[in-house]
Amino acid sequence: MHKQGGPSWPPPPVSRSSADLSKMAKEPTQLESALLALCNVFDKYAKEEGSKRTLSQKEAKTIMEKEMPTLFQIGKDRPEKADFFHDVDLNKNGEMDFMEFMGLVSSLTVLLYEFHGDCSWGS
Ligand SMILES: [Ca+2]
Repeated sequence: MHKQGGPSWPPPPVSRSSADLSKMAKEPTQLESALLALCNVFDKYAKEEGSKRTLSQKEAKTIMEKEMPTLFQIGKDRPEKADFFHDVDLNKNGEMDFMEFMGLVSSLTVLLYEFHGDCSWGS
């Protein structure tokens, strides 16, 4: 699926057994907190129905409406938005797993950054 030699997504995982958790700082940094927030928000909505490890189409719609209302509204107004779930569901199994969710979040974050040219919110 991935081209040989090029960057791959997702990056190779760090095995839990090789990670020395005793070296973790007591408090997460700003970026580490953002990563934890992504995990927690995903889990919160993923457990609403069906598999607790994936978002159904309904859960994905809810997470967009409740957690990304501005971006969801902008997306809704675009004629080419068509079916965002279909685009994000890379393996086409009808569920959005965490890697697929992170692909969406990553794309939206880059879009937001590129759109403003900085890290502001709003005009
Ligand atoms: Ca999927």
